[in-house]
Amino acid sequence: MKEQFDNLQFKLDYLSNNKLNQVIFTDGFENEQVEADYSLVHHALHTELKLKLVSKTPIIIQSLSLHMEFNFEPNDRIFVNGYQSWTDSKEFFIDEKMKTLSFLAKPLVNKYQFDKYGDYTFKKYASRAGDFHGYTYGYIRRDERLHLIGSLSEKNGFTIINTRVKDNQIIIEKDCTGLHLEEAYQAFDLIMMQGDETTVFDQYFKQMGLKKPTTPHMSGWTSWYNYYQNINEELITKNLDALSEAQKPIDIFQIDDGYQTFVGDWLDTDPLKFPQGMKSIANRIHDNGYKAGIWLAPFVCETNSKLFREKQEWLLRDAQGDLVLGGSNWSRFYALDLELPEVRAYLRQVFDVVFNQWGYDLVKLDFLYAACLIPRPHKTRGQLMCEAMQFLRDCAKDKLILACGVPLGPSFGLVDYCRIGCDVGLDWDDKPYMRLLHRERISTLNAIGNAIGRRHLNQRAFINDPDVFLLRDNNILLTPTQKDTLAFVNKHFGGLIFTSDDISYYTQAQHQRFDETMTLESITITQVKPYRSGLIEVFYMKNNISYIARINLSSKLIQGIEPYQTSTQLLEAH
Ligand code: 9PG
Repeated sequence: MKEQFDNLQFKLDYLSNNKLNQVIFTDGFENEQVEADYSLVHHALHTELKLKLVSKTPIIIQSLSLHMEFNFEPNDRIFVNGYQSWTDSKEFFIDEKMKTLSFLAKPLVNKYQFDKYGDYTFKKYASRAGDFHGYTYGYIRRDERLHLIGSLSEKNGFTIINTRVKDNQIIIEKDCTGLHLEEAYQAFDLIMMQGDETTVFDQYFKQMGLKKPTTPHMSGWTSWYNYYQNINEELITKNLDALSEAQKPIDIFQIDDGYQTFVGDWLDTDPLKFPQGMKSIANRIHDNGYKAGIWLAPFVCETNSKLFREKQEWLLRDAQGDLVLGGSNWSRFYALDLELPEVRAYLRQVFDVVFNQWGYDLVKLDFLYAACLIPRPHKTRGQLMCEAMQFLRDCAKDKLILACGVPLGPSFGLVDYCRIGCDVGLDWDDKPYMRLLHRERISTLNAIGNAIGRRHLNQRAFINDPDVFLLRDNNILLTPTQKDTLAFVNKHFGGLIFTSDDISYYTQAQHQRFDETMTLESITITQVKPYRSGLIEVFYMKNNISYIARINLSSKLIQGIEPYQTSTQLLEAH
């Protein structure tokens, strides 16, 4: 990868006394307003690149980027890490185009605020083939050799890695437009290296100072993907009893969205749905021998909430003084201002009740991207998100966190489990017009793609949550083949294996598949080969035996494998 460091060039645009200045530099430099310290150090396995800016007078950064040459080859694949948990993330062929929100969907986007879920409001999407961008880290794969570029910290802003295949160029941008600099700013801390997948990702996380997670692989049940918000004591108890009576080998039982009166009013349990309150549910879960989990979206509140009505001063406002919308779920929701001590005190109290009074062991914390919808004059989006994640860890202490709807870089090493894909749907890929929408939309196909695409994060950054597998026959449109592929992928690529099925309706075969999927086995993925046809070949070892799985994610028959089917074959015994 050494060759990529030749011809590297930084570009910095900034305002000083309202005047735009543009500087291009290839080494350290200094002018009257700003000084840049640059270092490039080659280590045995990797190269580290650092850039620090020190302003001598107050300046406002307009853009900062690092440009370098990379000679792409026709068979190279480019891995793009999407903005947050739900954003599609996969290896692209170099002549593909990156998807964004279609302009045809504009009326829907205006109505439902789908652009808020991703990076669409602040990052311009290129339309040319080979122009990709991803966050925090990315790689180019040439056969089995990866060229990895990764940021060691997002505390000073999100790192956006752009490829320009047709120009043989890589541009690494820091998301810091509008940042007021009055002192030193560690703008880039990057590492770059070449090697096989295991070597480069082990080294990347080691350099970040992260120890491998010690929290175990876990299996469990969540209420969302069968009942959605329509949960109540009776349904929850029925499912809990069914799992317990069947002595299912699961670790955790998690209550999702729907127990609270409104999003934001976390301590107001809906008295009609849960007349005995959430403590009594946690007790019941514990009595059955499971850990208890509960869902919250701590950084937002919906317009119907008491919090929204009574604490307007806690809501985040933009430079124009307008409230900051986070999306259109529920009655639409707005972001809280986490810089306010009152807001942090409220959240600390909420967590204290959830963990210490109600007795929950795990919190599923969702819609976390709302902590960084807009940057502040002295804090980038990346810094806000990193501080928000540290705050959550401080609140939870040694309790378990499952993060969701969160930019991944700021979560590395701070959460136990993390969703790494979008929501699984009750069908394969929704209605065709929905595919014009945001990359974060609900789609079983995209959830499977992310579980495979982001496999390198599992057990390094946190334990990967690929979202649920579903086997049931009622309230579902997935075909038996699709359900089978989803269960296979979750078991083999994920670390948190959840379902939402009411198992009291299961057939004998479904029970058996459930047990098989939930039971922990020693699985190592050795190689994954995605083809243009939609076929993915997966080489893996299970209990010291080698297998190949051929997963057909397309709607066509490929090499004798039915649409959506996974076909596995024994390779050799050791
Ligand atoms: C609860 C749910 C579940 C689920 C979460 C999250 O892009 N979208 O429109 C979109 C809607 C809902 C959503 C994710 C994305 O679901 O992922 O597991 O907890 O919230 O409301």
